[in-house]
Amino acid sequence: MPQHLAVETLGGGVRLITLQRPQALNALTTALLAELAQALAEAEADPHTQVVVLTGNRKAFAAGADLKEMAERDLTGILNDPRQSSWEQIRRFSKPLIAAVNGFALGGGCELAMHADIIIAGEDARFGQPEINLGIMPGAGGTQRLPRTVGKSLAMQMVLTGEAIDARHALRAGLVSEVTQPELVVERALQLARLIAGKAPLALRLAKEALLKAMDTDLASGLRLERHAFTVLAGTRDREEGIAAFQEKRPAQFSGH
Ligand code: DAK
Repeated sequence: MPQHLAVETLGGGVRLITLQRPQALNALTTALLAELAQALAEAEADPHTQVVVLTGNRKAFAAGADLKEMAERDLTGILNDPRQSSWEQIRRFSKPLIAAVNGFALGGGCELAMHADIIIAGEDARFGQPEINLGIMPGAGGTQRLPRTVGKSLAMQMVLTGEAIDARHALRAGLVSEVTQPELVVERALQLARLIAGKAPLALRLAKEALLKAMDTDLASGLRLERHAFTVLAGTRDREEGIAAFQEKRPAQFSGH
C-alpha cells in the first residue's frame, strides 16, 4: 500500500492518483517518487486502465523536491540517485496522463506536471522553477521541457529568476490547456480522461508517442514516425470498428486490437 499517495480505480478506464503529503505541500521525497513510479507501472500493466489523472490538493500540486531530504543528500551523484530511476519510469508511462493542478507546482512539482500530456489548472495554480534560489537548477527535465513548451524567453525568465507564473499566464504560454475554478479542476480532468479512455488504446498510445516525438526531433523524422504509426493503425481491428461504427451511426466499441 502506498503511504504518500492514493490510487483510485474509477469506472470507464480511468485511474486517479492523488499525492498525499499535505504537511509538506506534497514535496517529492524519494519514497513518494518511487510510489508514484510504481503506481504508474501498475496502471501501465492494467488493461482496464486507459488514462491516468494525477493531482495534489487545493494548496499544492507539489512544491518540488523535499528540501529536508535534499539537505541531507549529496547531489553530486545524481546519475546514481534512486530518484533518477523513478523519474525515468514516470517518463516512460505510455498511456495518456493528465495533471490536474491546484496551488503550487514548483521545481520538481512543475517538472512532474510537465511529464503529463495535458495539464488542467485551477485559477490559483502557480508554476515555477525556483531551484536557482537554492543555488541549483532544474534536474527533472525543466530546462528541456519548459522551453519546448513555453518558448525560450519565458523559460529563461522562470528558470533564471525563480519567479512563478500564475495559471492565466501558463494558459497564454501553452503550459496548460485549460484553466477552471479550483474546485472543478479534478472533475474537468476526469471528464477529459473518460472521453479519452473511450478511444482505441493503440491509437492513443501511438498518437501520444508521435506527439511527444514532435518535441524532440526534426520534422522529417517526426513525419516518418507518424507515417509508420498511421500504417500500423491502418491494420487494426479497431480501425475497422471505428469506421463501421461511424457508418452504422453507433458508438464504437474498441477492443485494443
Ligand atoms: N520540501 C519540504 N518541505 C516543504 C517544501 C519542500 N519543497 N515546501 C514546503 N514545505 C513545507 C514547509 O517547510 C512547511 O512545513 P512546516 O515548516 O510547517 O513543518 C509546510 O510545507 C508549508 O509550507 P510554508 O509554510 O512554506 O507555506 P507558504 O504558503 O508560506 O509557502 C511555498 C509556500 C511553496 C512558497 C514555500 O513553502 C516554498 O517556497 N517552498 C519551497 C519551494 C521550493 O524551493 N521547492 C524545491 C525546488 S528544488 C532531482 C530532480 C529534481 C529535483 C531534485 C533532484 N534528481 C533527478 C535527483 C528538484 C529540485 C527541486 O524541486
